[in-house]
Amino acid sequence: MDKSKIHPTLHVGSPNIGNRERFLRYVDEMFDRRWLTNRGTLVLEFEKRLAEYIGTKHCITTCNGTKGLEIAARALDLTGEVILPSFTFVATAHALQWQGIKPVFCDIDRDTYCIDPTQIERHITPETTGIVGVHLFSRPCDTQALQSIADKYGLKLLFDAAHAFGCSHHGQMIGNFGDCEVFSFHATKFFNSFEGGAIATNNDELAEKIRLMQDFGFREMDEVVHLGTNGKMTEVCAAMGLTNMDEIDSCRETNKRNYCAYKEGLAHIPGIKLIEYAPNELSNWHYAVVEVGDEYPLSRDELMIKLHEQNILARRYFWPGCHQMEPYKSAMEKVTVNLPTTKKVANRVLGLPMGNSITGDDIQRILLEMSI
Ligand code: T4K
Repeated sequence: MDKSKIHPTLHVGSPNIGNRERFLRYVDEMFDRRWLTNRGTLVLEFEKRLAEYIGTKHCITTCNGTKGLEIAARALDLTGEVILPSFTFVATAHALQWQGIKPVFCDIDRDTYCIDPTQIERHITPETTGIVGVHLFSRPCDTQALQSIADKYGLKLLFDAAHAFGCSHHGQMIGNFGDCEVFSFHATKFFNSFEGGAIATNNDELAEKIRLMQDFGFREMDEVVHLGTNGKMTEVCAAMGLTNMDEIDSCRETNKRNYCAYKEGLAHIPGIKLIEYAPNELSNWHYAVVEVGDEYPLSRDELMIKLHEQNILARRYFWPGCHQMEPYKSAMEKVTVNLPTTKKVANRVLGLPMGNSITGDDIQRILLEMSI
C-alpha cells in the first residue's frame, strides 16, 4: 500500500513559500518589462532590501550559495590551503577544491558543532591563506576567536552563512562578520529564492570586486576589467526572495513554535538531545537537530530507518563529514585524520522535519514514533 496515503510525507527541507499572489504580481511586472536577468529591477531591489535587513553596506546576490562561496574565495585571493570544518555540507569544501584550493579539515566544537578555534592553529602552514567558518544549523561560530587567529596569522576570514540568514550574534546580524559572509537562499533554507545566494560585506573594495566577478568582469558594456564568471541571480528568483522577505518574521515565529513543541516532547525521551539556540539572540529556529545518545534504545541509523518507514524523512546531515567524501577521502588516504568530535557528532545527529508546512500535529506524530 502507498504509505503517503495514510500519512503525508514530512520533509526536513520543505520550502517556506510566501504569498503567491504577490509573487505572481512581481512575475507579471517582470514579463511586462521583458527583463529576465542581468541585474534587473527586482535583483537591485532585493539586494537593497537584503543589505538593509542585515545592516551591511553591501549584499550582492548570486545564482546559488555554492557559486557565492567560489566567488568570495576568489575575491579574497584564497590560494594554497584553507582551513574549514569537515562537518558541513560538501559544498563548503567543493567551492574551494573546485578552484584548486586545498581544503584542510579541522575538528568542531562539541557544543556548537562549529569549527573549534582551539584546533585551528595546528593546521596552519606557510601555504595557509584563510579560514572558512560555517554557522552550522543557524548557530554562529565563535567569530571573535576566529578573527583573532586570522589577524594573528594574516589570514582571510570567510563565513559560510548558508544556514544563518536572519540570525544575530553578540547582537549583530550575521553578514557583518569576517571579511565577508555567504548566504544560501536554496529552497530548503529558512529563507529562499528557489535557488540563490548572497555575499554580504562592509568592505567597499571587496564588494566592487565581487560585483565584477559575478558578471564576467564587466564594468560597462564591452568593458571587461576583471576575470569573472556567471554568478548572477535571475529576476524570477529575486521575485521569490522579495516575496519571502515579507514573511520572514512569521516564518521565524512558526519555526520557533515548532522547535518549542519538539523541545517539550523530546524532554521526555531519554537519550535524545535537541540542539539549543542562544536565548538572547535572534535565530531563524530552522533546524530541529537531535543527537541520539547511548541511552536511547536505537542507534541513530535505526531511528532514521524507523522514521522513514513512516514517511518521516529525517536526514543525517552532515554524515559522514566531508573528509569521508570524494575527492577528499582518497586524497587523505595516507594521512592520519584526527577529527574525533566530528566523527562522534556525525554518527549521532539526525535532522527532524522543519519549515512552515510542518504542523503541531505533524510534530506529535513524529514524537510518537520516537517514543519507544
Ligand atoms: N553551505 C552549506 C552549509 C549548505 O548547507 C549548503 C547547502 C551550501 C553551502 C550550498 O548552498 P546552495 O549552493 O545549495 O545554495 C540540500 C540542498 O540542495 C542544499 O542547498 C543544502 N545546503 C543541503 C543541506 O540540502 P540535498 O542533496 O540534501 O537535497 P535534497 O534534494 O535531498 O532535499 C533535501 C530535503 O528537502 C528532502 O527531504 C526533500 C526536501 N525538499 C527539497 C526541495 C529542493 C522539498 O521538500 N522541496 C524542495 O523543493 O541538499
